[in-house]
Parts: sequence; structure tokens; C-alpha cells
Amino acid sequence: MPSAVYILNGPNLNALGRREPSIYGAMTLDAIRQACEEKAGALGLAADFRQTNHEGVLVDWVHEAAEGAAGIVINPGAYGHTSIALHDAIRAVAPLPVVEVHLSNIHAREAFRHVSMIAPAATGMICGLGPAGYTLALEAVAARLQG
Ligand code: CA2
Repeated sequence: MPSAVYILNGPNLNALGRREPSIYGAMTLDAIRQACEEKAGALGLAADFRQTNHEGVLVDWVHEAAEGAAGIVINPGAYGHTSIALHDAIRAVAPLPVVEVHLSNIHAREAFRHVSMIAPAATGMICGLGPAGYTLALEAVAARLQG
């Protein structure tokens, strides 16, 4: 059984592909899940792909990942801009690799999206590359695991 990378998705990402395609593209979250499962398999890993609209659930999943996951890829959605709780949770699971992903280029959008609470606690961050950000993040986790 390959090690699982937790791929965690925050609020409203369940609506992907159904609204605002000009910002977030046409791909649904389920299609992103499939792409992640394929990429993880090719890297000798498994993908445990989840979405929630609740901040505390994301915090619980980060803690759970520390119990044996190979790493975390997280699109925290809007909680990325606001959640000190998620920042603290991610700091607490170090040195587990954690890669923050945003589909859109948060730095090219409204000022309130320019700040990430997660980035200072994460291993790295990818934004603006659309769904490819998720599979690139999986490659980064795999590279970290190989040292
Ligand atoms: O670019 C990203 O991936 C974001 O994390 C997406 C969040 C946004 O709050 C962040 O600033 C950047 C929004 C999640 C998706 O929201 C949707 C809203 C309507 C239709 C489709 C998706």
C-alpha cells in the first residue's frame, strides 16, 4: 500500500467548474481529483483527496495527516487568507511536507487575497497555474520525500 498524500480542499471549491470559469477554469473538483490520483500513482504514492467548507475540519485533517501521511497538498480556499488556526496546525506537523496551492494568481487579484496565512508555515506555495498546480505540488512532495 503506497503512502498517501492528503490533498485537502477548502470552502467553495466543490463549486469548481460550475461557476466563475473565467477565474477558476472549467475543470471540476472531481476531475482534479482524478488527475491527482493518476499523478500520485505515477509517483508511487496514493492520493487521499478531500473537500470541506469548514475551517475546523481542515485543521483536524492536517492533524490526522501527521499520523502517517506522506505529505499534504492544500488549497485552503479563502481560509488561506484568514486562518491562523490552519497556520498553527501546519506548523505543528513539521517537518511533514506541506504545499499550498491556489488555482488563481492570488497576487493579481483583490488586495485581501495577496496575503497567505499558510505560506509562512508551508514548505512551499504554487499559485496561478490552474489545476496543474495540484500535480506540480505532488511532484514537489515526492521530491522532498526522496531527499
Ligand atoms: O485560487 C484559488 O484556488 C483560491 O483558493 C480559490 C478560492 C479563493 O477564495 C481564494 O482566494 C483563491 C475560492 C474557491 C472557489 O470558489 C468558487 C466560487 C464560485 C465558483 C467556483 C468556485
